[in-house]
Formats: sequence, C-alpha cells, structure tokens
Amino acid sequence: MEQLHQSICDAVREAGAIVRSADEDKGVKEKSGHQDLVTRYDGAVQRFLEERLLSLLPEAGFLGEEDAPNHAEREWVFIVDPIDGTTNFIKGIPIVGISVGLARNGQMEQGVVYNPYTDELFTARRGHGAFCNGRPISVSNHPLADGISFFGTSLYYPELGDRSFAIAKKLFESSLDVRRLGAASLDLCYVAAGRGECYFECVLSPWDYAAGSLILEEAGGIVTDMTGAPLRFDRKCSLAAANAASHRQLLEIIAACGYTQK
Ligand code: LIP
Repeated sequence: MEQLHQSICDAVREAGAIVRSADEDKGVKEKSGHQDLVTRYDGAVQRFLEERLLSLLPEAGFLGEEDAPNHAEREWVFIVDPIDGTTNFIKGIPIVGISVGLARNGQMEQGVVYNPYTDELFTARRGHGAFCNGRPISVSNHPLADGISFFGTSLYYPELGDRSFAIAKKLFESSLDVRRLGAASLDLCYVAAGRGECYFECVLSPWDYAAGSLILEEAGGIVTDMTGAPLRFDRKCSLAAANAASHRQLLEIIAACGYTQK
C-alpha cells in the first residue's frame, strides 16, 4: 500500500502541472446555476487522474465530480475532486486543491490533497499519521476562543445562506475570527495542520471532503456531519470538523442556530 500511496502522490503532482499550465481561456460553463461553474481544466484533470489511478489499481471504482460514477459500488473506490475551489481557480485565487481519496468498503484508507500554487501536498494513510510535503502535521490544542474558524457557504444551495451565515456569525463571536477559503479540501487540511481550529459547511459532495477528512483524522482531529453523526461517502453530507478541544463546542453552536438535519 505504501508504494500505491507514493504513486497516487506522483499522479496528483503531475495533475498539478495541468492546473498551473491553464491559460486565460479556461472555457468556463455553468452547471446547476450561475454560481456553479466548471472549466475545461476540471474535465481534463479528472480524465488524467481516472486513467492514471485506475492503471495503479484496476480493480477499483472511480467517483469524480465531473462525470458519472464508474463502478462506485466496488470494494475499492477513488473519490476525486479534480479542481476543488473551481471559482477560486477561475478568478486566479491560488486556493485550489486537487483531492484524491481512496476508500475501502465505504471507509477512507488514503487521502491526498495538493495545492499546485503553493506546492503543498497534504497526505495521510489510515493508521500512519498525516503529513504536509513529507513533514508530520497535527491539529492545534487551542480552544475556539483562541482560534480561527473556517466555514463554507454551500453556494450551490442559496436556500442555506441564512443558516450558513447565522452559524458563521456565532463562530465569529466565539473565536478570534472567521475565514472563507472556498475549497473544502484545503479547509480540512488547514485545520489538520493547526492553521485553524474548526470548519463547517451545510452541504458538500463526497469528493469535496473524502481525502481531507482522513488527513484531519490522522492529524488528531474530529470530523462528523453537523449533528455529530459519522460522515457519509455515498451521498451529499453536512460537515463539522475541528481539533479535539473545539469539536463539541462547534456542534453546540450549530445546534444553537437551530440546525437539526438537512
Ligand atoms: C467547492 C467547495 C467549497 C464549497 C463550494 C464547492 P468545487 O467545491 O470546495 O467549500 O463552498 O460550494 O462545493 O465545486 O469548487 O469543487
């Protein structure tokens, strides 16, 4: 498995070169609405990764953002977001993650998230810890009051705006400050590296959090849905992630904002 992990990291770094090579004409199109955008590079990176990853583990299935599932019922499944933070990518904001998770029977076994602009490769294998560019990382032990709270706006679901900002406001009042990065995979990795203490988002797809959730857990953090239940990787899910010192308080703040279940 270690050799497979290294080969996955090599493939993700190569995919990073495709993202960095992007020219002005990114071929932007709308998907489900005006705020749900995709570029020709999202598809190109996904096709590159699907071919490379399935050549490394032919018996695996592939679940990627930009195409229909390819045998996602199999024992092993790659769960891939080719360009997480597509709106950032379109706008030239260098907060973009290439995210590859490998699940076995619905449980994450490997996670790789790469930001091609900062050249930061976040990695984890279950039971082997979490790393950034090969150096061990771990969550902070700061309580929320001394922390940074990351959050997501679930921008493809405008009906969730009031709920997202109500929780974000409570977190703003309960921590040093809030940050909206725009890429769930990097939000999770930044909490894993102790750059922030918590992150929530009302609804995400498995490819947004598959790899990052394992990296955060292997760094000593806790990640659940917003009611405290285990994450799902077979359908959309809310997300509440934090270091051990802050997770309970995060769930309490979410509940205090009247959040029960999507
Ligand atoms: C994005 C997530 C972000 C979320 C957006 C979108 P995409 O993923 O990373 O956290 O707020 O709604 O889901 O679409 O750029 O891969």
